[in-house]
Amino acid sequence: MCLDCPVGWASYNGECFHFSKSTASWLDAQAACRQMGGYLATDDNKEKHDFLTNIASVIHSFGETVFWLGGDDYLFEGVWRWEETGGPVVSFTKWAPGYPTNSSDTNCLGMVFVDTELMWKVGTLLKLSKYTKCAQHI
Ligand SMILES: [Ca+2]
Repeated sequence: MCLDCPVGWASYNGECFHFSKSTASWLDAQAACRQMGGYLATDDNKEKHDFLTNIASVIHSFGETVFWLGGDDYLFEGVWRWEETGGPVVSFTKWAPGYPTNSSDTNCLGMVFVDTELMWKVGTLLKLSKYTKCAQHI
């Protein structure tokens, strides 16, 4: 198995992660990831979350704080699924205090720093995010 990631992608546990510099809606971010052969990232365990936090911290220090993830609750309100697997968000969650907000207007999962901790919040489809994040298996 080749563990090399393309230039501009970070390697973690057999996956490559990319933080885009462009601002996009969740839908456009998803489309951009698919175009690169990936998907909006799944944040489903503590080790991966720590890895993502390390990268996000560097970007955060430059003032960019919002990241889309590949999670949504379109199909059934309040039932969050990962785009990568189609499976439910179960064992690992990182909800910010007061989240998730169960509203049919907000169906997209995003991450933002709450103080020094990277946590999940819920956004709308068309809300712009500074960075998208893509993952791709290698
Ligand atoms: Ca919702």
